[in-house]
Amino acid sequence: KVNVNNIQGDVLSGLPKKTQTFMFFKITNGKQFVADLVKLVPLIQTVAQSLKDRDDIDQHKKAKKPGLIPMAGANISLTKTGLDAMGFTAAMIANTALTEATFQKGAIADAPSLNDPLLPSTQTPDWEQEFLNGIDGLLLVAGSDHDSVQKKIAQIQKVFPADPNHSSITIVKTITGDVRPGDQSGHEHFGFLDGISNPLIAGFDKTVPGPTPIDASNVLTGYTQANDWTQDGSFLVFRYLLQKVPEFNNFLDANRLQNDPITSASLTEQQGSDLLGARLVGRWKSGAPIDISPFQDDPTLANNLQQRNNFDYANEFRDNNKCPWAAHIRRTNPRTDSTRKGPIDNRRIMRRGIAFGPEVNDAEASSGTTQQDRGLLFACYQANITNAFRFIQTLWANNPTFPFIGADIKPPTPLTPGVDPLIGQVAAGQPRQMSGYDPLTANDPDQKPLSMETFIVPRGGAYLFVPPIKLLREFNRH
Ligand code: N7H
Repeated sequence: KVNVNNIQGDVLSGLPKKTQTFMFFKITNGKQFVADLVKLVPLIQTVAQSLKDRDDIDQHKKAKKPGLIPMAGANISLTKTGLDAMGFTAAMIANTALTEATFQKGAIADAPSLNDPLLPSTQTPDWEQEFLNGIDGLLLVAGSDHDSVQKKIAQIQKVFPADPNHSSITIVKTITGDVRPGDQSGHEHFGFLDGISNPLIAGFDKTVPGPTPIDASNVLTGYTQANDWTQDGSFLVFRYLLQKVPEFNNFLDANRLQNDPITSASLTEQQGSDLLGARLVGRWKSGAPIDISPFQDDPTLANNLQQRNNFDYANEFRDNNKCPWAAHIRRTNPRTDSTRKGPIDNRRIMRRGIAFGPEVNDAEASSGTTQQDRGLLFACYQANITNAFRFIQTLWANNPTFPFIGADIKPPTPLTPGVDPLIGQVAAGQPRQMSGYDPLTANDPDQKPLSMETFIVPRGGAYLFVPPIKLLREFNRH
């Protein structure tokens, strides 16, 4: 049974949000900070409170009441350098989940192995300076509107005053994300509905048809060894990802597919561009999965909560026809492409990102060039960063030969699938390309792969531990 009062709310149910502010901080007084955390506990939203907020929202909607219920919730997490600043030594964290290698390494040192672009002069990641200076922790506040979030921040400032001279921390970077306006609500900046497929937790989430629910120990720390005082914590991977939206749209137009895969009739420009976009993502902008509805959008399917995640690529494990192997959602959760080799429950992540930045303006759209920063504040939770986020990014998304199924099937496929067209990052000088994008030639060994520019640019990141509530009160005992 999941301990809903001990887990921070964003980890399992997610903090209900239309807007979210991320405040990254440095610890200036470790001892004082440990004492301050005890005072912060009443302001930290638990899973139990998130569930209650969600119930209230449902009631409000059912009663067809106007507007949103004002609400906001806060969570806190710490990096390895943050734990160092609090006085934690290697001996003190021995035999706990905190020894996990990628968390210990930290996001800056790990970035080159994700193929994040490096600055030629320093060989450090090409990130915003505040992230390169190092982050000790993150306070995140999510809510229904900016006012509610600001009120919660004001309460937090009673514990951590804005004036760094009177606080145990200094906020070094603040970023706010907002759900996009109007009918784009819930869609990320490329226009695709997001937040559809997250792992279901056995015994906690209501089951819907789709991937088998996973054990909570894949998301929560401290359940794999005895007497681990990190139990009910989690690891949060944050990535500050810029999206080049006009460039992405231009690319889809320039490389649009020409013919209907079934009738061979000519597609309109819009149809050809939309079909290519769906091939890159694995879903139509509506959210309908192309494994079920491969060649045209199906809004009814997209709105059917029982069916829209109910597919597993089993009908095409040896081909690219309905959904390319490289497509973003097939790459990041390969379902039966991978489960035939063993369970992938430890690769699943709880995604909690939010869009940031303004809508594309006319000048950007007509020039096809990004002028203002926008993208995704990517956040995901897991029990082990090495096994989950890092594995997905390096061994799946960046790996042109995944899913290696050629060797398993007879005859083996001669195709190289290529990298994830959205998040796949290649080493400098390596080709960034995928095959199978055109359904008419999807499995043709002689097809020309599609070469792709980079549409998603990493500008920062942090690997954080999300302590259970009990530990926030008791850090000084460990
Ligand atoms: Fe992705 N996008 O808008 O195209 N993602 N993603 N992601 N992503 C998903 O199924 C997107 C990123 C995963 O279970 C959807 O809920 C963008 C990173 C996983 O079938 C869409 C960015 C990583 C899934 C996007 C981005 C992942 C997933 C479909 C960056 C991990 C679930 C909506 C700016 C390393 C797969 C849905 C499954 C789905 C987009 C980043 C992973 C539309 C724009 C960095 C595991």
